Amino acid sequence: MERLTISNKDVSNFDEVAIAIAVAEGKIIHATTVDESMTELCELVQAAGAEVKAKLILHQNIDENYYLDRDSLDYVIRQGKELNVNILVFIDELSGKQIKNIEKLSGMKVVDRTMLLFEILSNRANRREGKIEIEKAQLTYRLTRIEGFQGIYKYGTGICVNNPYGNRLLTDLDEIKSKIESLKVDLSVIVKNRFVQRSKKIGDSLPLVAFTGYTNSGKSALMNKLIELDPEHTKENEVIVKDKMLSTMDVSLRKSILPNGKEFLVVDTIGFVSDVPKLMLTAFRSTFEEISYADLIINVFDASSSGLDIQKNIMDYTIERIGVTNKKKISVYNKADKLDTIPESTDDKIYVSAKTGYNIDKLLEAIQKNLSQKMVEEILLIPYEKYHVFNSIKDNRIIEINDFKLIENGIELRLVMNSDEYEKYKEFIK
Ligand SMILES: Nc1nc2c(ncn2[C@@H]2O[C@H](COP(=O)(O)OP(=O)(O)OP(=O)(O)O)[C@@H](O)[C@H]2O)c(=O)[nH]1
Ligand SMILES: [Mg+2]
Repeated sequence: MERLTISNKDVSNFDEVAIAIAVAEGKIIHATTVDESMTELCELVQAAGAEVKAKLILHQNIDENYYLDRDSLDYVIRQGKELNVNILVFIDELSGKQIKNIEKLSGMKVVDRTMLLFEILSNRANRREGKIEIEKAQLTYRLTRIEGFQGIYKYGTGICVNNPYGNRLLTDLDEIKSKIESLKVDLSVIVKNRFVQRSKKIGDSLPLVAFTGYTNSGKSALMNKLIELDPEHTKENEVIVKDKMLSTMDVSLRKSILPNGKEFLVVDTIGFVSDVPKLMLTAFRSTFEEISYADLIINVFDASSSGLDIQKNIMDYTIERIGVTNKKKISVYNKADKLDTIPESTDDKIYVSAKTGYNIDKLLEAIQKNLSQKMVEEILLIPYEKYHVFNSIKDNRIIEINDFKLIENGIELRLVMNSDEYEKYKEFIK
């Protein structure tokens, strides 16, 4: 059996200390490998306010009752007691039965990744809409696994027991059901008002640029760089920048100005993580909706991160799940100030630094170019022997799986093009 990897970190200052556990089942977990997801899971535990003392990746089948096979679970519990651990964190969503059984056997709090994400967002939410969305998602999650949320969840303290207002989350089925109904009503009023305000405030007149990307890549910092160009900009207008995962929760729509004097809107969005739970996608649909209104998407990467490929995979996977296809995108590699040598930028791939202001002018130029160009959508047929053409298109933008089909005589690709690209690829138009 695989052994625990124990860290030598001093965790004595933490009220809650965890073992993080994953069952790999030999499969890749969506956009990332199990090792990468495990690293992220440990960061999420920290972001929620607890600490990881040990981790364990097992290669076995998932047990319906205990998630792990009994020998492995007994081993984890024994080790956990020795290490003074009081939480077991699981990478997969657990069923109510699994939560209940593991808790009963171990006496420890049982937390899964989805509960962790809700906990983090619950602490970050400042506005009423965000708080209601999170509480609704938390309760909806409980609804389908109610037996798991008795015991420690009813009486215990610490992470994953409270709602965004700091009150204990409900544990009674009927109470949960009626609370969800009342949250839905509150939400419908807020959402209606938001839509009215949105259309009043901006109409359809100004083009919209959306920042998307892995959490902590610097989307909010970049947005602040752009909005400070607006003469009406004030300090209060700035969005929150923090060295924390998932610090942006609310949709923030702001104004900026292009070198040619034209105004445009920028919107900041919630950061992506490797596998956004379905309930979280639902809770943040308003944020993700903004992406679907956007005329241009700026995909922000942390250029200094060792996991750039992972960030890219997560970006593609999430964008595909949100279903925002056929948008013109620019890739921006932020935190260039942390690189020893900065690679050359192109029109679609720009190295910038929100910290030093490096290449912000180039980013603005690229935005201007994209917003002022008329875009056309065409279907291309690229013969297999010209695969390099497909590759060069792919290098400069995200192509989602739904955007292309492999057919008998080549690759059929739906593409939104600016006029330069149109000239370049028009011979392939079907
Ligand atoms: N060195 C350096 N740090 C940066 C740069 N841009 C942002 N940061 C830092 O990176 C951290 C995250 O920045 P944010 O702008 O909050 O990132 P985000 O993508 O909005 O993050 P979430 O909203 O949490 O998903 C902060 O500590 C920033 O100060 C940069 O260009 N260089
Ligand atoms: Mg942010």
